[in-house]
Amino acid sequence: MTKTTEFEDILYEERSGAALITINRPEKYNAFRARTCEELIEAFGRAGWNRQIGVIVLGGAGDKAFCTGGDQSAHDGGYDGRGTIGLPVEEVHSLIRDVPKPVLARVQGYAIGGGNVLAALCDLTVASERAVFGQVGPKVGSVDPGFGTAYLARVVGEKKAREMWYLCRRYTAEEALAMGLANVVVPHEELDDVVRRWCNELLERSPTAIAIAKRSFNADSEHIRGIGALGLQALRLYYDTEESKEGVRAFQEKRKPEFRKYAT
Ligand code: 2NE
Repeated sequence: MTKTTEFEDILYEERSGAALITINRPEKYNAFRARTCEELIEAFGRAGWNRQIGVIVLGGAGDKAFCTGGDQSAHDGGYDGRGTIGLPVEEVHSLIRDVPKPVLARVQGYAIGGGNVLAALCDLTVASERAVFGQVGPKVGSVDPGFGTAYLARVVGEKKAREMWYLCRRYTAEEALAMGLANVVVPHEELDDVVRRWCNELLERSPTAIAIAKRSFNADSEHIRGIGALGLQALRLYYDTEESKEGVRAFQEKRKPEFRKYAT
């Protein structure tokens, strides 16, 4: 049985025990603004505590991007919504972890910046061979400390996480698989079939056993939430600097940033 709900920035559908949550801003490469975060919070809340739902799939609309993080065109020394930085993305992070059922990332294109953080936080990642992963903060005047850094290091190891953050390179799906950022890489045209198969397999397992396992994994990395809260407070201050604003301007003007001109 299929049930859909109307949102503006996301698509929400419940289908045969799975909730499909899709960021629907393909013209912005599925970057999120404050509204997108609010809708994701509502959708994860709805799916997370619906007993008919056994698995949640997070994806991005279109072929280009899973999600490319914060919307740089809605960013001007901060965002215009709720929370420490005007973008309650840390609440989205918490919900992906807190819902007592597996969240599977369906990555068909760019999982960049905050989009890469979302994918890393999902319990499982099924990637198309066309997926591209990477961090971008120090290239655009931002950083996503906490789950974006310390938790990423748990997934890919300290050296690789630091490389990803400091150098801001892009990684292929196969490279992501090798470093543990994806569970499986599949031919692009088979992505939805494989996601469905993984969902069906998860739906056959004991939901309570999975919930306990998920919460036990989370408990071991729970302190990272506090690092994130502290980090966002620092990010708020960083966004007020000319160094950070130069990164946003440069991205919008499609040029290389000149950070060293403004570094304190
Ligand atoms: C995604 C990537 C690597 C794609 O590169 P390329 O060369 O294939 O395409 P291009 O031309 O850069 O991008 C295509 C279109 O998508 C828009 C671009 O502006 C461009 O638009 P048009 O010129 O065609 O109109 N676009 C892509 N990403 C966007 C974004 N995030 N916001 C708004 N528009 C976006 C390349 O585009 C890239 O590196 N994007 C930068 C991603 C970025 O800066 N993300 C924010 C990081 S900060 C963050 O995520 C964050 C957080 O995690 C936690 C708290 C606060 C912020």
